[in-house]
Amino acid sequence: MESKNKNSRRDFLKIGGSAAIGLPAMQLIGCNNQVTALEKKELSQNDSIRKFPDNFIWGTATAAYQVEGAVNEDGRGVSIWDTYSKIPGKIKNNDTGDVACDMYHRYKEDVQLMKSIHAGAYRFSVSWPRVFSNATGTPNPKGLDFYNRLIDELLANGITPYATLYHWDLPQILQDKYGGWQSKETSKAFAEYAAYVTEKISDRVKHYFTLNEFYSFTDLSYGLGQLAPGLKLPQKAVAQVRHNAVLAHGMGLQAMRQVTKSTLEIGVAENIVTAVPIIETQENIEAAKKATRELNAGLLTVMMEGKYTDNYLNSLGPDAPDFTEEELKLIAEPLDFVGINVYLANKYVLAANNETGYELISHAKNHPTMASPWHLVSPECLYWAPRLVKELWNPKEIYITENGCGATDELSDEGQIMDTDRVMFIKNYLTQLHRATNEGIPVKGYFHWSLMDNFEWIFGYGIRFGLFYMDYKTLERTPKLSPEYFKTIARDNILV
Ligand code: PNW
Repeated sequence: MESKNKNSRRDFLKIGGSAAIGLPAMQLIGCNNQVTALEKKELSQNDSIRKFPDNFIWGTATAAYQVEGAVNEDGRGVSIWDTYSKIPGKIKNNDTGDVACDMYHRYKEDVQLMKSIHAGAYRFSVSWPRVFSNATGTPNPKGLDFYNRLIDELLANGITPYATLYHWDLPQILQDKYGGWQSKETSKAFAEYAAYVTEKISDRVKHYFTLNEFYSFTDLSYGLGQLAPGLKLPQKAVAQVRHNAVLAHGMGLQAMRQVTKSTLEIGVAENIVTAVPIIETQENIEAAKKATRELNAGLLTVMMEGKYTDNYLNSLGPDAPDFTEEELKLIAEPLDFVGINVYLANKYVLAANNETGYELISHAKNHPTMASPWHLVSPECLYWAPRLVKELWNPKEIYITENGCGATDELSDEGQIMDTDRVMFIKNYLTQLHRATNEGIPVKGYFHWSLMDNFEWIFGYGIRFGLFYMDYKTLERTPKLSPEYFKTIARDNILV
């Protein structure tokens, strides 16, 4: 699984582009020789204490619309993000994903970036409208070919592919025909598409995430109008959108398992709403557990338990979604692992003497944030999210499918990006993740969001989440300081 970086200095310079290589790049190169040195030497006591579990997976993540570009190539259909990003005023600076990082053409270079930082895995998403220009029916083989090329390149470089089948780029035709996720027709169409892709790539791809971040593409997209398609529907419709989304997950799972004989591992990648005990006493921990279960009732909880909680249905009343028992069974098909995107403690919690047993505490006015306005700094979420998932639902394995932070990342005159904020962020968050693995919580891997700066949805190209800096004019990729840090950890599997 571990990829051994054998790049020479010259190779690396090619990867990073010659002009902008500064100190971080030099250090990246200098590290290579130490791999064998460290493998040979016995771990010091201090190293052993800070070790992650054997075979822990260190990866990076991206999503199709955010990095690929090439939106009109090789028969790709239109997605709701193509449409939405072209509506003036919806995206900062009216940026679009038309070109993005041009990964569609530069994937070979990007695989070398991954290799250069010892990433052993890559989480990418498949663009539905690339594979089916019209969402269903006749597939577009040229679209799938891109993923075949990417997968082959990853495997040839010792990097394990993890495929996400839906990261928000719904075919526009489904929005037009059925109102998108408002209809179970979209859930059915997803299952057909998911099974097709799986059948074609399962000889080489063994790990899948059905859909990414349900809350984002349901509530934020159909209720709060913040993400494509930008609708503000009434509560009943939004509850139905949520249900249709988890139904797509269940139908997809079943269809994917039916079409392939080989053993696959399939899970979700959900941005779990994490309730964190602000003071870690036993009663506050119990309160956080209850709160996390309820705060995820319409999404992760129903996928794990096969029923909506009483509180969820009671609070919706007549606005509860239409569903059947049979659907609930499908939605809760057992998963091989649970993937969670963890960025922040969404809520702090204290135990309370009320019906629910908990009180949600708002963040203080001066609570620090990273560059994204929503991104409250709260490293302890990377301990509590997996711990509470384990205690609530006891899955076999847990992956951190996304974690990272946005920043402005300005280039210095010397062409360097010393993203000390990101290094600080990763260090503090990973310290909490290490606390979790140390206690035996079965976290199998960590995917950093993101490999490189990319189209950050409504924030356009203004907020940068990458380990590698993207010059959007030249499309040159330059390592920041953070990939040096990532590499040190991924190479040795030890927290530094
Ligand atoms: C995720 N929040 O979105 C997405 O999966 C990525 O595509 C995205 O680029 C990345 O995180 C960074 O934003 C999120 O409000 C959107 O808590 C919103 C939140 C969290 C994650």
